[in-house]
Amino acid sequence: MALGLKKNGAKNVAFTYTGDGGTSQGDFYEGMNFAGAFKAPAVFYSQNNGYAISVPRHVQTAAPTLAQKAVAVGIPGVQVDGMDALAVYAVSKAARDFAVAGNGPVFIETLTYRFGPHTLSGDDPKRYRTAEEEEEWHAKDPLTRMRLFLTDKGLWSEEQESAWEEEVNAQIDAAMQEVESAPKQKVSEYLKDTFIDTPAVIQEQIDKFVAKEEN
Ligand SMILES: Cc1ncc(C[n+]2csc(CCOP(=O)(O)OP(=O)(O)O)c2C)c(N)n1
Ligand SMILES: [Mg+2]
Repeated sequence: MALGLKKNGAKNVAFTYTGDGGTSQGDFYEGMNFAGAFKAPAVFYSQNNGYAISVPRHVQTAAPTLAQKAVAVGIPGVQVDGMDALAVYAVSKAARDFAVAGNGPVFIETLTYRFGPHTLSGDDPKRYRTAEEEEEWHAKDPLTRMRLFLTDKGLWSEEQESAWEEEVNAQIDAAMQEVESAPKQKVSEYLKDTFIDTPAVIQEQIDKFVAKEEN
């Protein structure tokens, strides 16, 4: 994408995100190396939350930081407090401007945490993280920090927050009601919606489901 933007002369940038786990894969290096060699307007992001599912960061790599991986491919690598929304914004904006100006890609490592499991299908962080560690990170919760920051500036208050919460909850309730009262989609219908020119193998399935649905 980034190379395409450059070839088209667009003043745009491609942002791409991976976890810390992704940085231990070959494609990560290849992508950064290629983008660096061609000075593509790309910003590579790694949300380093310290774990690839259950594998701690220090077991994944002997490198003391992920940001330094940028050095090997000759592009800037930056480490930022990923729990500080304003710091993340400042670094992202600088990286974006750098890339759009034709200087090539930037790699950003955000130091953050995952407040929960990797997925809801079987991962239990209690098996590999301590309660003390979780507590330490909860104290750095970016939402709490942003709320404090805005409140200190007189831009946000408890009253505004409860009013806003009520409004959003009402929106969610209305959306849930709408979804729940929608007619159930037929399998044949979504198969029909998948392709403009339906391949024979899908057409066979459509016919099969239409026959079933008519019964
Ligand atoms: C190519 C490939 N290898 C392995 C996996 C299995 N896998 C799924 S998620 C994951 C770890 C991802 O780590 P991270 O991005 O740090 O996610 P987090 O645990 O922080 O949510 C692995 C190894 C995969 N999906 N794809
Ligand atoms: Mg991770």
